[in-house]
Amino acid sequence: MIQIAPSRRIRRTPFSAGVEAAGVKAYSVYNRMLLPAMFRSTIEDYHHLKTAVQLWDVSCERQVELRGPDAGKLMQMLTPRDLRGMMPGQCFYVPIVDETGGMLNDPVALKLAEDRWWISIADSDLLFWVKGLAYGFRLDVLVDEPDVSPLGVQGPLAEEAVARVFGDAVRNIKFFRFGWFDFQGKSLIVARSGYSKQGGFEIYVDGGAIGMPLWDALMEAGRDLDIHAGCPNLIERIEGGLLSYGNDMTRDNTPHECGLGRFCSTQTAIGCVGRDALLRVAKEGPTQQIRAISIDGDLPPCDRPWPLYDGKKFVGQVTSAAQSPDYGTGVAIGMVRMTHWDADTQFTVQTQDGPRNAQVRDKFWN
Ligand code: THG
Repeated sequence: MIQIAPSRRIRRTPFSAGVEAAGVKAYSVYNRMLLPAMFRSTIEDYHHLKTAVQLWDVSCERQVELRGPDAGKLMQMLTPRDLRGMMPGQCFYVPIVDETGGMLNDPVALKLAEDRWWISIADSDLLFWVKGLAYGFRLDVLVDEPDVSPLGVQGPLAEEAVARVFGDAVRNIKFFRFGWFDFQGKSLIVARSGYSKQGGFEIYVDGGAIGMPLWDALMEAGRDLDIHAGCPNLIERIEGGLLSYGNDMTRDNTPHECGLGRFCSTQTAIGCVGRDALLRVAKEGPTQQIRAISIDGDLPPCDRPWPLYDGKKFVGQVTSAAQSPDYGTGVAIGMVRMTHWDADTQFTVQTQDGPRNAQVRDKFWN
């Protein structure tokens, strides 16, 4: 068994003790922090996520905090999504782009107040880009990574578990909204959000010291709900079409190629540093785009892009793939060229274990 060598560069989290006690079997590294990747087995974890409730140590969703009079201005510089209508208490999924319109990150932004934002980042060093902009433009804003660690509670029984610890008022939180709720005398942000399609919450644990007390309280409260430690599940997130930065898209892709055009309002996102570049590419339209792809036959782990061929012609690549127990097929996310992106188009996927037949779907699985 190959292990991750522990070191300071790969940060532990406030919940690591609980994760280890729950028998974590595999870790990934995300934002230079441990991210559990498997508990019982990916398939057992998958079925349990869809029927019960899981506690997810997603501390690796680090927060980039913007604080000060220019916080809102800086936030709008980062994204082509128009933020003018966003109210405190809302979460927005926001593409973040560089000056070429290339994707730097796809975080969830939380507006805490007019002058205070958290950017709950995917796996890239967004802090440095944001600090660079704040300094270069002489903005009146502090940019930092606070000691905040999200704890996900995901699955159909998540609401019941969270209500038992934080009170019935959490039941009124709408999707992608948040409120402040007390735990052991500390007020914490509880949002209805998370990296699964099974429903649930994310608790932004402010200060590592209450991490394990909260973990234990939720485990205790959810005992009869069959609560178990879990983690973002590869199969479930592909079925749901949730993208993974660094896997499904990189700095080489525009939001439009990623199918994130619905989160761009570039025309009115005045101040966004990638605005001119995106207006140009949006006018032409993308020539490749992310698609749901089903793949026939068994699949090895997708730990490298799998090229797509129509005969000898390269037509795209699969970037995430897994066998789906519920749909009885290989489910995948890929970047497909325009000539081959229509639903039902067939091509060959070159995996490290050989070629497989595949076809474009008109939508993800749920
Ligand atoms: N929650 C929080 N931070 C995060 C993630 C999260 N940071 C890292 C990573 N996940 C960022 N990426 C995503 C990708 C998808 C979604 C959220 C974060 C997501 N998408 C929904 C969908 O596509 O159905 C809803 C989007 C919407 O309608 O606004 O939730 O999970 N805190």
